[in-house]
Amino acid sequence: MTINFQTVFTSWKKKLDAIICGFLLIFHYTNPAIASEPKPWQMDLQEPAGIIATKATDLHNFLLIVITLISVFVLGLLVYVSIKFREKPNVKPSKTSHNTLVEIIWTVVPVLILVVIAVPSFKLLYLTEADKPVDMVVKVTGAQWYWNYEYPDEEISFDSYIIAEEDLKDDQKRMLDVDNPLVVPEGTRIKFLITGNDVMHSFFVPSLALQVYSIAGRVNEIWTEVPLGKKKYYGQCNQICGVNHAYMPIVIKAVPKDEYEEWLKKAKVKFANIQNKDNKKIALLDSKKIKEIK
Ligand SMILES: [Cu+2]
Repeated sequence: MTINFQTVFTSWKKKLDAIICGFLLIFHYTNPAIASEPKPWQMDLQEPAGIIATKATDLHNFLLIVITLISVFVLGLLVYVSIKFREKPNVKPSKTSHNTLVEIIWTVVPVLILVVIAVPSFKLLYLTEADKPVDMVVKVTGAQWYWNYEYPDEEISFDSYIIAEEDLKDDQKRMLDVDNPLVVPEGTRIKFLITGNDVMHSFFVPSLALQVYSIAGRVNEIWTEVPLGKKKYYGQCNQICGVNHAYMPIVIKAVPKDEYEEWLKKAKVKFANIQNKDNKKIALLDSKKIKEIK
């Protein structure tokens, strides 16, 4: 092969393409702006979003250090006694059964460790339970095997089903994407009212630190902050609820405010809530006409 400018240029172009492609792939898998979802071979928690999730992740990381130190210390003690008190140099075993100082230490030190852990834990618990002013309320109902989302202020509600494997489009995720995601405006504090329709379910969106039981006849509540940025937050039911337990994923889609308004307009038509107080009425987009239906 003769080496001329054209071949050199083409080979360099190919290399450059490969490098750009590699960067794009890395960007795709590391860029938190696309979606909060489980990743292949993920070892850590999902990237936290919002104040509660950030604080919960910090607490988790702190506890990981504490538990590692304790485990290493206990392992060290075990190795030490296994060697020091092995049979060979201790033909006549010691009959010691008490040591007041050691007993005080092994009682007091764990209590102190628990107190140190309790302080940030209680702070976080209080934060999650605090009655913060919220921007919007969403009622979530778990059912066998889908979720129903209701926006009480907008008087719409709709069901959210998993997308079957054979119907998946290229940009949709197997076992995670749904036909009707829960659309919310970015940078919003939301209160979720969570209830159930049949058996127990659990509304679980790890990146937003949401995990609440959905129980028929009872309303649980939790709040979260959906940070700024267009993003999809993926979750799943995590309370075993029957044969299709694995097939009721959750998608919370954060969009810019104007996009949300646009979606809301369309949603009011698409999901015109015929079970609402004004049932038998359906709102029509733009014309604002109310049409009677049977
Ligand atoms: Cu479930």
